[in-house]
Amino acid sequence: MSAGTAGADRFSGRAAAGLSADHTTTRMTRPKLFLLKPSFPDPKAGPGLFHCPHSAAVEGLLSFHPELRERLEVRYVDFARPRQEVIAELGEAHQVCPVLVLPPGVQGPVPGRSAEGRSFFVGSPEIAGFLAQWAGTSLPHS
Ligand SMILES: N[C@@H](CCC(=O)N[C@@H](CS)C(=O)NCC(=O)O)C(=O)O
Repeated sequence: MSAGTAGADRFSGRAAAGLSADHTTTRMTRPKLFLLKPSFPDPKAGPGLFHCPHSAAVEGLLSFHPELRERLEVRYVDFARPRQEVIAELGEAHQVCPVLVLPPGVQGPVPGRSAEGRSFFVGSPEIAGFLAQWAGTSLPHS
């Protein structure tokens, strides 16, 4: 197995998604966080394997504040489009990741973007800002 394949495999299972055994009772009420799996090819960007810097920054927040994995449903999706799991929440036009999607009808403590009746936050600064207000996690220092 290549290093790239091993890296991607780390993010494909339930354990990697941070789902607890009783997640079925709470998954409808938890915000969903979609991160891009690392080590993907992108011929348009050049040779080699890539990761998404925004997803890496949000992954870092999950490491700094592990309680977030209990409060969020963390999903890892492929870089290649279509990103079906994201489309199922926000529609075809909104596939950019990382994205944090609030449950239907829920408005967050800070205004987000809006599609399909859902409030959502795109990219690491927006997601970190939401999490700081909603979960009390640290703010990015500039
Ligand atoms: N540019 C985004 C930040 C996130 C981002 O650029 N994500 C990239 C991957 S690193 C992405 O999903 N691009 C769309 C695509 O590759 O289809 C923003 O609106 O803040």
